[in-house]
Amino acid sequence: MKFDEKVLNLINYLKGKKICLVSHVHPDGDAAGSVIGFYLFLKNMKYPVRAFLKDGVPYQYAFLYGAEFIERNLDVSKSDVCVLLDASEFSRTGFDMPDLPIIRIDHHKTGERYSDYDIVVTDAPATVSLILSLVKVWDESHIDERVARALYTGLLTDTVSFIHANSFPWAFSDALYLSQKAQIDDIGSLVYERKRKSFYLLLMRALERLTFDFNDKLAYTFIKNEDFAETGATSEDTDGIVRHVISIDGVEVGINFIEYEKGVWKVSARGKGRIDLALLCLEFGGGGHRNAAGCTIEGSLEKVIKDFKRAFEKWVGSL
Ligand SMILES: [Mn+2]
Repeated sequence: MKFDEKVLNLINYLKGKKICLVSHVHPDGDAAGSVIGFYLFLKNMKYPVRAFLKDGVPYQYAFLYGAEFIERNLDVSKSDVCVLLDASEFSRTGFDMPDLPIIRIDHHKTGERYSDYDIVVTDAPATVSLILSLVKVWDESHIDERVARALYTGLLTDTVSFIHANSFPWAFSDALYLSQKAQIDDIGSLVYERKRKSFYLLLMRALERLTFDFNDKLAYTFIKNEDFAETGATSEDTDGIVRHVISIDGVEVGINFIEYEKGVWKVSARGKGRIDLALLCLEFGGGGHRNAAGCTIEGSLEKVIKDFKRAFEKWVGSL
C-alpha cells in the first residue's frame, strides 16, 4: 500500500474514536514532540484524547505548550485505541500492554507490527514527520502554532539540528512548512542552550572515562548508577553525552553505557554510517536506526563492555 493510502486508511480508522497516545521511557525530543503535537491537534479537533509518558516530559521540552497535559500513569479506561509513537515495541513505554488495539507510528528500523494501520517509515526523518503528514491530510486548519512548535522540536532534535543524513530533503520541507505555521526560531536555543549544571558534572565524569579501542574506531564511556546521586543528575542529563563521543574525528562508533538501575546497562550507540548499529544492537534484543541505536545488557561493567566488544568485533571487518 502506498504511503498516502496508508495515511488515509489510518485517519478513517481513528475517526470518532477515543484515542490514547504513548511513547517510550526516557523520552527524547521526537517522543515528546510527537505525543504533544498529536495530542494538541486532536484536542483542536475536539477529540477525547489522553497522552502518557512514563517518565513525563523532560525539562528540555517542558517549555512546549501542552507538556502539562501529559500524564505519567497509563489509564486506558476511557480509550478505544492506543497509538504508540516513536517506539519499536510497546514494552519501550514502560507500561503494561493494555487490552486495546495498538497502532504504531514510527520510523525505527526494528520492531513489532501491531496492526494493519501501523505507519512505519524507516526513512522518515522523525516520527513527528509522520504525524505532520497525517495531520495535514486530516485537517490542516487545526495545525496551529502550538502543534507546529511541538512537531518542530521533534524534527530539530531527531535530525540533531539537521546534520544527520535523515534530514535530506524531507526534514527541510517539513521545517519550511512548520516555520510558516509558527514562530520557531527560539526552539533551538530553548532545547540546546539550557543545560543544567548536573549535565556538565556528569559529562565531566564521562569524558574522563573515555576509552578507545579497535585502532580508535570504537570509543566508549560509562555512567555508573552512583554517578546520578553524586552529581545530582537524572536520566534527562544523559541525553547528549554520547554526541561528544561520536563527534571525535576517526571514531566510527561511539557508546555510552548507562547504569540507570544497578547492574542493568543501557547501551546508547551512535555511528557514522559504516556499521548498522540497529542490527548490532538487535543481537542484544535492542534496535533503533543505522546510526543511532540502543540495547540493554546486564551484569558488571567489565562483563558488559566485554560482551559488547565481542559483538562489535564481528562488524569491525567492514570498517
Ligand atoms: Mn524518533
